[in-house]
Amino acid sequence: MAAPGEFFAGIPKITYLPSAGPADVLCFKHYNAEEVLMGRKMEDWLRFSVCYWHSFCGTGADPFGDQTHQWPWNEGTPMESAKKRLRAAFEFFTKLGVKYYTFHDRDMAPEGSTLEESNRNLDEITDLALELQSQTGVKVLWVTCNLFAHPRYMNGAATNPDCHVLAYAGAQVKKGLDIAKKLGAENFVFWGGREGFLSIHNTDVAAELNHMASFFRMAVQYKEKIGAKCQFLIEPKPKEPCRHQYDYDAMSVIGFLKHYGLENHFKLNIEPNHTTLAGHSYEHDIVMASAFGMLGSVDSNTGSPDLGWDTDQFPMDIRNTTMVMKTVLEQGGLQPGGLNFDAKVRRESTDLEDLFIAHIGAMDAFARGLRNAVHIIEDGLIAGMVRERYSSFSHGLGQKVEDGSATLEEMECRSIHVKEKTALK
Ligand code: XLS
Ligand code: NI
Ligand code: NI
Repeated sequence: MAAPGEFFAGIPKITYLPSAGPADVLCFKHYNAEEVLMGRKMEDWLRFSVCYWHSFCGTGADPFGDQTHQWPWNEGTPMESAKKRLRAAFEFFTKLGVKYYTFHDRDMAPEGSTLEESNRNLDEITDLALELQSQTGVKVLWVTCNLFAHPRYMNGAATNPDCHVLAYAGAQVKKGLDIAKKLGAENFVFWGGREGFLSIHNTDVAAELNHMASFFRMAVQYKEKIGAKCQFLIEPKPKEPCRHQYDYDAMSVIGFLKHYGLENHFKLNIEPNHTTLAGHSYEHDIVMASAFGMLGSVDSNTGSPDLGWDTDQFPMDIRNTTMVMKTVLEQGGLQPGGLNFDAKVRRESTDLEDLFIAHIGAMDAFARGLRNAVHIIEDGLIAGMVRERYSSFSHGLGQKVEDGSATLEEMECRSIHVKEKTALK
């Protein structure tokens, strides 16, 4: 049944139709938003979010070829198309049934010739965003500042060797936080695409890391000053566009935050395609961040295991979504974070409908992952095996190791007369 709409007129509101046939692609076969699993609705475990930059600003261009996507909102002056794009996006969120979106300051409104003009553009467009949010109930999962695309940032933003560029980035983040507060964003992301180096020979690593910490400290202070409630998130990525990026992976970021005493002000936004780029398995950083109480949100995408770059594909592998959702369930949910689709349709996907099909496929893949994870947790088999594996730490000497009161002398006392079952040859 066709539904009205300005941009996606032929697309119906997407509903849960588990018995639909394989050719029916405009429905959910697994994602049932209202269904309660382990005491919470599916939509509240999954907290899906659509990203603005790939889905509404992406053009299909790649380093070897021009634009392939001719989306109907890309018409008129930059401000006119910014407004059309926003209306299209809200029509999309509503038809898809996703309650959150994410955006960069510069994909929401065009950059002006001065910062003042850019800020004015942002004010005007976010007035409309606020209106559309209250009409539809769709909310901002997170806002971020684009501190990497403009040529001024080619040598970094918070780690730029020129303090004036750092200042510009700071001013941009100040405005970004104002906007986050205005729109009630639940999180605010820092992704340091240019915070790293191409050559170690011209780079003072210690100074740059100190500057980055100062930059984050200023952001914490300003957020507290204006009373914005958003959770701060850092998104690790090892490389691309830099040869080396400081926020290499979850453990590097956690180490950085602890070194500078910032760990209580930030959590991590983990993007599995970045994790695999760092040479880890898909779920590695999700698990590591969660183990430290630092998993704040997920940019739920995937790469191709055979490729060494960030292709931002929609996640469709049930094994991966199961591993993510198992960790999410074990830590009691992702809120105020969510599963943000930092993913783009392929260059060859030139129909408007493809935007829906891609999101639906990924949402179903996560719904299946959630159901699997619930199963794994409820039958308790794996958890029981893990408990058994570490059972020697629940009493006696093991317990002393656990609480940090054991000594090497005790270790010696316990070990000195132990006869190995199998004598070493
Ligand atoms: C790029 C990052 C970026 C952040 C937001 O690789 O994933 O899209 O999520 O700036
Ligand atoms: Ni991302
Ligand atoms: Ni990415």
